[in-house]
Amino acid sequence: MRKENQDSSSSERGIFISFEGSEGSGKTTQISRIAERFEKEKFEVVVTREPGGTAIGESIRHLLKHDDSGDAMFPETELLLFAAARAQLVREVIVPALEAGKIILSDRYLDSTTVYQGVARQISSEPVQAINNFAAGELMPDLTIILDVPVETGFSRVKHRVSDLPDRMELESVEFYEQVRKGYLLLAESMPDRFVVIDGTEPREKIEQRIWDELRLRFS
Ligand code: Z5A
Repeated sequence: MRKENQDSSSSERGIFISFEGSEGSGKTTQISRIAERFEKEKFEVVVTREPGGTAIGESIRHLLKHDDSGDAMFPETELLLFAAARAQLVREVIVPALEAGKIILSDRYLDSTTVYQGVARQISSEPVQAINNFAAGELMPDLTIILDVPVETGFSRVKHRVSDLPDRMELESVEFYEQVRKGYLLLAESMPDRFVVIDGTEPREKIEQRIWDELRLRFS
């Protein structure tokens, strides 16, 4: 909802859009461009990321990505930690923002768990879905944008990051990331109403326009 029409008694629900794709697919870049577009049109936007987006979530993020103890982590532990970060984010940030009529742009959400822990780590789908639903309190995005890039493209984009050493997830094999990419495309195929797959190898401006056109079409 636009700022000028918004007050604390607003009852119009906001819009929840998640961005998915493997690393280096351009999610962060596009989220910041789309947030700017919404803000120019006077919408209130909340940008968040997973794992993270809350104090508890950021501590879990550190444990999942950078803490030395992560070397001993089992896939089941990993699944539950991602879910724990999400449980906090949904209740502390996303639901209140939606209730206040804001637009949420989330850098990853529960589809990441379905694909990374379910498909690539091969945890069976029943526990993954049950845990996803429990952690998210059944809250699903109104739209999920998948930025699709070949694994090598994603790798080469993040290789030159100024930051330090690769984190635990970034040390996974090419095969792991091929599974991730395939997992996303299959998921999108199975739920065409919620997902839009966009070619992430296009220039940034073109991708941004493609996403914006899709948003206008769906949410006028
Ligand atoms: N994970 C999981 O396993 N299970 C879960 O449930 C959840 C997550 C929620 C989080 O990593 C890790 O956790 C992730 C999945 C796992 N593991 N991996 N891999 P993260 O949050 O640190 O990072 P990420 O989500 O993987 O994203 P990223 O690596 O930061 O990439 P990105 O946000 O998609 O891309 P970007 O930062 O916007 O762009 C990367 C570079 O490419 C940058 O230099 C850009 O300027 C450039 N770029 C962007 N767009 C373009 C175009 N169109 N052309 C050329 N260059 C471009």
